[in-house]
Amino acid sequence: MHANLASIMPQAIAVWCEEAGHEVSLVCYTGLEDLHDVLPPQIDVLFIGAFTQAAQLSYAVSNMFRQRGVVTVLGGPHARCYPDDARKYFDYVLGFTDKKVIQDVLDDVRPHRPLGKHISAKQQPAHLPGVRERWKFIEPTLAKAPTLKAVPMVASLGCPYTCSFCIDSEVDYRPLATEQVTEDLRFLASKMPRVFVGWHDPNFGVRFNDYMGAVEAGTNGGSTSFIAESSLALLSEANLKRMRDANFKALLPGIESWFELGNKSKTGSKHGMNKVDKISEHVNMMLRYVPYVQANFVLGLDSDHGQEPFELTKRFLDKTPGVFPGYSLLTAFGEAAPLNLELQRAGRVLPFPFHFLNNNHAMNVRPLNYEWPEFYDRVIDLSQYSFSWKMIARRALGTQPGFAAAMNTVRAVSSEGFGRIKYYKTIRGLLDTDRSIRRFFDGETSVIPSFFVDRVKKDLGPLWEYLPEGALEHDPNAYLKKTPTVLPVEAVAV
Ligand code: B12
Ligand code: SF4
Repeated sequence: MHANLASIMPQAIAVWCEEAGHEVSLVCYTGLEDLHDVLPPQIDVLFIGAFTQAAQLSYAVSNMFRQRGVVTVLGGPHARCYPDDARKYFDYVLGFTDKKVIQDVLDDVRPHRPLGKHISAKQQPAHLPGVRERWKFIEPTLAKAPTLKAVPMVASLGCPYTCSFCIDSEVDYRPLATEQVTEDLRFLASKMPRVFVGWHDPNFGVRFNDYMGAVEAGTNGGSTSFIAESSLALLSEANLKRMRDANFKALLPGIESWFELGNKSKTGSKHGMNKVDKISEHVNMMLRYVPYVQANFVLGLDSDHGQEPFELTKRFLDKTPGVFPGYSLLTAFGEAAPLNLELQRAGRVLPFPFHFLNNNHAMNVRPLNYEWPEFYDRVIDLSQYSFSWKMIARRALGTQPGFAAAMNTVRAVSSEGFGRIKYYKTIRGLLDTDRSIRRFFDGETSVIPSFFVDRVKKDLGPLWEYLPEGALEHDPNAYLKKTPTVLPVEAVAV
């Protein structure tokens, strides 16, 4: 990931640590930097924010610094999803993090080994430091970002919807102060008149009028542009007109499935081709107001079987030429979502090394209605269809010329489109030719095939030697094991 996709929380934590009287330096590590060069030589505490795909990298970095006497802290999606595994490699593992949690760590600060201390606030914070306070950390990150400069902002946390596969399905919706949104945007416009704001809200616009009012007051017709993830249900034509006027340039609605989750897209009980028609009409309407739309789908859900879901997605693309399709392979991220408990109970979660859990390089859930070869054949076929030259050309013509059309084409021919097709084909071939791969995918062995070990080794480069023993493996059923089983009444009585 480039620095323009940097997270908001490390910046917030940097501010809180400074407010607590510490000297802080923040590095947005994109994999290109030498950590020895970019971090100061004397460090007491190292906070690392990591997604699960960066877990092994974070474990190696933590080990490297622990060997020098540094106390290490992990936070972010990986810590929320796999706290018990992370505790083996960090002194502190943080869940929901607010200023008090950070203060507690700084007050206690000492090594906790062999198992780190797990601390979490009861709920998401009510306030995060604004752009003005974060600016000294935002600026150097922006300097590293290529062409598109984006500043992360958040207007709300959690989500009122309850999609069972999502990390926010059980997290209360928590709107943050609208006044801060306005103040942040005014400040940003004074520093960088032509900048993108990436809304990192799980679902932007739940309290649409309040937040758009705050955005409009903050930008006042200026040239700040916005990117947001939002559910289709919130994107009515009236709302889209307002977003266009406020300079929203890219929206990423989640469609997820043709057979379930109708509440997110306001398609109710409609499914199959009826849902395709309704959503295509909706997305085409969106494209009249917003130049860039990425529609997100989850492949391999239990409600899918046979060729129909894949064919329906192709029909959707035919009918909606300007949309960019974002495909995610169903992934159970540890204890993120209630659905994961069911999947672990059914013995369907596979111990792929975390490094591959980015929704594409591995699907760690055995599909209910597909054998692996059939599933990969269908994913390859859909990806080839989506990123064929014909589709790329239609997409370019179906979007506004300039930024949107160029972006669609670059993403299709890069590691995202062409690159993934190549990778899926490699996996598909190995399913036929490498018995260790097939047995691992079928859950017959938990020995990680050398194909995956070699890739982690290559990707970690010199940091591989710091990866602690056993850190490639994890318990895929850790969440189930720590969740108390509710016994039937008769059994309790006995
Ligand atoms: C915005 C977002 C993005 C943005 C911005 C990413 C970024 N750099 O932060 C973009 C679009 C770029 C993105 C990309 C991806 N994303 Co994303 N994204 C989200 C989303 C919608 C919101 C995350 C967010 O910022 N929330 C606001 C913050 C304030 O809240 P929070 O994340 O809950 O964080 C709390 C704590 O975890 C903690 N905390 C967070 N960070 C840190 C850091 C430190 C140091 C500490 C101490 C604490 C701490 O404090 C917060 C307050 O309590 C979540 C879904 C969700 N609803 O959470 C998915 C989510 C985080 N993404 C996910 C994934 C898989 C991806 C991609 C791999 C997708 C892909 N195939 O490309 C990439 C990977 C990006 C990367 N850097 O590696 C998964 C992560 C699962 C996991 N365990 O790794 C999630 C959970 C969605 C899901 N599938 O359920 N994503
Ligand atoms: S609408 Fe989006 S953020 Fe909300 S629970 Fe569903 S998938 Fe998660």
